[in-house]
Amino acid sequence: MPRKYPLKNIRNIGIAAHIDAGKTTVTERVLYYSGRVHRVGEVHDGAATMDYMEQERERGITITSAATACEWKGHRINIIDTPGHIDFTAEVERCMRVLDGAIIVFCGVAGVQPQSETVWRQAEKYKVPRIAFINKMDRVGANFFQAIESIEHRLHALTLPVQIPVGSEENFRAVIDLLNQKMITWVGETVNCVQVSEEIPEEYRDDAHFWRMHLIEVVANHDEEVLELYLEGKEIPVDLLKKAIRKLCINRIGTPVLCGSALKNKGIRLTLDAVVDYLPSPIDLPPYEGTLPQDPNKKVLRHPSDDEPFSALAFKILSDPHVGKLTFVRVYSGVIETGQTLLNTRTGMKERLGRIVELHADERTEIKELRTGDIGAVIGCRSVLTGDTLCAPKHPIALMPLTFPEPVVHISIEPKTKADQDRLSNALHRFADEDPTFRVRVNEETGQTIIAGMGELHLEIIIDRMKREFGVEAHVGKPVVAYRETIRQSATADKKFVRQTGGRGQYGHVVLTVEPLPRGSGFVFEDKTVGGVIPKNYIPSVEKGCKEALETGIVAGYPMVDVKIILTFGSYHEVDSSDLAFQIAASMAVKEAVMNARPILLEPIMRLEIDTPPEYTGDIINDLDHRRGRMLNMEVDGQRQIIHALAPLAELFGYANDLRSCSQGRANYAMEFERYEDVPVEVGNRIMERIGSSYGFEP
Ligand SMILES: Nc1nc2c(ncn2[C@@H]2O[C@H](COP(=O)(O)OP(=O)(O)OP(=O)(O)O)[C@@H](O)[C@H]2O)c(=O)[nH]1
Ligand SMILES: [Mg+2]
Repeated sequence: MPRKYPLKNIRNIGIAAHIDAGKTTVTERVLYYSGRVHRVGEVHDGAATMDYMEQERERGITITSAATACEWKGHRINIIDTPGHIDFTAEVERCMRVLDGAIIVFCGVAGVQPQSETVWRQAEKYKVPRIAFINKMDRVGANFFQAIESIEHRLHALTLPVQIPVGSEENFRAVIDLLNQKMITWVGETVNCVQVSEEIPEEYRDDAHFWRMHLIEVVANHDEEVLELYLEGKEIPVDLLKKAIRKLCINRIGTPVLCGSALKNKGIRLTLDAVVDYLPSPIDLPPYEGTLPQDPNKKVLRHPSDDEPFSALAFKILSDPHVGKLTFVRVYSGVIETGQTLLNTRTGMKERLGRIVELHADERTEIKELRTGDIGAVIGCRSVLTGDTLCAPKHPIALMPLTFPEPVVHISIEPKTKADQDRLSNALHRFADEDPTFRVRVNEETGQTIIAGMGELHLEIIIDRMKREFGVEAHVGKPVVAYRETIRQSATADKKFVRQTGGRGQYGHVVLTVEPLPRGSGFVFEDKTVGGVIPKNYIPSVEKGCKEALETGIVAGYPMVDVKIILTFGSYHEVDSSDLAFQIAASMAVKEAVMNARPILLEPIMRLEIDTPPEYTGDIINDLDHRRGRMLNMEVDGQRQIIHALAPLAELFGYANDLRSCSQGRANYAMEFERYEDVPVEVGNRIMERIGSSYGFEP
């Protein structure tokens, strides 16, 4: 089958922003104007096409990223609408990883908000070029130029305003296109309002001229051709200017800025034009870099072309009650058809493609093939997890995987009736398969099921889905911090596990040393035994026993991290030794060694960004002080004060409410996991008391 759209006419874009900036409202209009849907669904009516989950419709927020596609002026635009709430930041992360460009939506009143900074950083991390859309120009207090300043100042971005608004707040009625030097107005405010292009009225000509010259000057600073014409005082052709802006955008030097009101249907069509004009197609970006699966130091390139070997990244998994496991993929090179076989680079397993579907929110259309640059889903890949590379078996490649933040909030959960235990466990494991920021584990000692997620809302939604989709009712505990445990010094233990019960006995004997490692190192195992004191075939069992012991720490049952275990000596018995015996001996030895290694709790520290009117700064800092917070720095953004700080998650439950009440609802914040740090001794002892442990930490 030939290509329907040449590669240069494909745009893969994401829409990202602070919560409630209007991403979904923008997306709904995009679908309408591109002819993808014939009725606009509004978020506030619980009718948005893209917010299809029941929980999304009830709450009027986006929870899960949804993909769709539309056509605009001969271009195929694949779009992913992402959620703005911080608990679902992983959804933004995965989209940024696979998209070629993004529309960052800003609120015309608030400008840059805390979560706008986070998504901006995420886009930077994955080198995603972007355009800015300043939305809500109809709202009281909307100010385009202030928003631009806030983008320049807080995001350190070079803005390229390609339009300026005509009128503001309730009088916002048009924009001036600075490239074509026309005024674009909308007749009416409904979706089918007509867009008219007319000469710039006399009264706006000075402003328009001023901003056009501003745009040209900024562009000329970075573009030789434009600079030359500018210096000679010559007219700059629209096409040349557009080409120069496109180059600046794709190279992430500048950000074209547009404005409008999604709710009043103004500015969306021009934004679609800008997507086509300024955001890259797959062939405008450098070739994709991966590594050889067997040698991570060896780089391999894939050019965006149907003729290259197939490579794709699985960026999302969704279990569907009707079709089973859907694997969302972004194709970087080559073509794949149903029935063909792919290699999962991580597992080394081959996967036969059952079916391929194209996505439109929760609707799926079966298609025969996926080509370079496409985003779609495949059905029937069993071994695939989020972040896996799928490639042509003869041309293996490992693409850069996805990284997700650590889930740091825990809740204990228990089915209301014993009979529901299996269904509860099934449901939770299914959610964990889909969502890399959600984990389930059972506390060995108490037998309690613990779920971990990004925040209270995240876990609340999971519990709600469990009830609705699996019919499981559960008792849930209060959210608590996901502590970890580690050690502060080295210690050695010598343990024998011996059983003599008639017949064949058990014999395992290990001597090992535990050593602290720097934060973030995880677990390292080293075998330093010599002379076969423990036969080689038992070493993996020793390592397994060590790992198991670390899963449930001895202080309070939290997983132990940043520990190195060195196996130094041991002995075996010709007849009685077994894998199990060595595993148990190792586990016992680790527990004993850890006891003597001054164990300590680790707690998650969050990076906070608070955005407030200056008059509340004192109160907010005071409050942070009580929460064991540490100031990093402060900056001023127009009328707002921005506070950057670190604080332990344990002190931040309910922070949203407290911040709201101490600022009359006018301060805003975002937080992100930063790192694990030692819990101060006196705090640790309070935690021990609370959980009823007799263990005490010493300074
Ligand atoms: N006045 C005004 N309201 C708008 C505009 N665009 C969106 N809204 C409203 O703002 C609210 C949030 O809009 P959404 O589109 O759900 O925002 P979102 O960015 O998708 O939100 P999340 O996905 O939850 O982060 C809704 O009530 C919209 O009707 C606009 O241009 N003007
Ligand atoms: Mg939304």
